[in-house]
Amino acid sequence: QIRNLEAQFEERIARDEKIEPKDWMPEKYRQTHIRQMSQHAHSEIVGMLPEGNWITRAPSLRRKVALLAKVQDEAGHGLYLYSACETLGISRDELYEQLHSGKAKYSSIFNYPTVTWADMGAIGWLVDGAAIINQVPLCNTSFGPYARAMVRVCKEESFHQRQGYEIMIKLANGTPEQKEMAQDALNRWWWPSLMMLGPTDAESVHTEQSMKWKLKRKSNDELRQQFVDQTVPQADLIGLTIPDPDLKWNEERGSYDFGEIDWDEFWQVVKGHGPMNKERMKARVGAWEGGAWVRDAAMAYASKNAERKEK
Ligand code: FAQ
Repeated sequence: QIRNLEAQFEERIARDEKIEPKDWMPEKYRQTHIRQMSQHAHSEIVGMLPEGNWITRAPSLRRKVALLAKVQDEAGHGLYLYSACETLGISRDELYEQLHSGKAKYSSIFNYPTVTWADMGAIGWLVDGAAIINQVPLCNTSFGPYARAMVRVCKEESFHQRQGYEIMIKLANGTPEQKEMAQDALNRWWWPSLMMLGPTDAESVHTEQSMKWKLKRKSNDELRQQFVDQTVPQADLIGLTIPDPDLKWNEERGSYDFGEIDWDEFWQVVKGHGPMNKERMKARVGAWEGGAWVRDAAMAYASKNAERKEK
């Protein structure tokens, strides 16, 4: 029986049919999706913190409005993805518990500090730029709710990327100090942005299975190369220098060769030892604990209402 169901499932994947929450699916498919989608949701939520740090200090009303809108979008993406994840039979409380206990990961990139206004530019340009490259193929992923969520998310990420690049354009064309600030932000965010796309294909434990299920449509290294090829000309255009002495156009491949990524740093950050890991978790756990009275009040109100209806 199970064999038959599995064979039918594989055929549906081969035909590029979407798998919906109530359809039969192998348990590992369900678990893998809960893992990736929840980590994606956690990343959006934790990802609000580095930029949230600058909302009160945005240099103009226009910048403040745009940054506020971006951070609110990130909250929306997180909540949207949590809902999509819940369709696989896990509760929101369990998902939060996994984040707060350190069992579930979130993207390494959000464990770096945002020390100047230029970091808002670099995050939009590079981090959202990398996120789009990673997420456009996910619009085509096999699990229906995830694929549909990604269509809207990618449209919003596109606005985020432009918002960031525009900040960089302005700073790069500004005073020498402003240009230096933009270059410094690029220097600090470049390598972590490359790491964000995940370990090399050789080290990536999940890629093979996820490609078979069409959860992933492109490998980590393919996406990384696409990110480099797209971003280098954008840096050239605004007169900033990518901090990689080994970066070189490869005529034969029609792509840029780039230097060695510091994977020790990546794994240190993933394991919780990055510059801001502790602060990020403290902020999230603190927000959850600080909001307990609101949840309690809402529950008390709901049960009082239910009691009244019974009478
Ligand atoms: N950080 O075998 P793989 C955003 C883990 S959203 C931490 O290659 P996979 C929007 C991985 O989980 C950013 N951990 O794994 C925004 C696994 O550990 P596990 C988030 C990482 O899943 C912008 C282990 O390493 N985007 O930026 C990282 O096949 C600006 C082995 O790795 C998504 O989540 C990492 N960077 O490929 C918000 C997109 N990379 O789970 C605010 C969806 C890998 O076994 C401001 N996710 N690991 O314990 C994906 O596409 C994939 O999950 C990858 C990783 C590509 C991230």
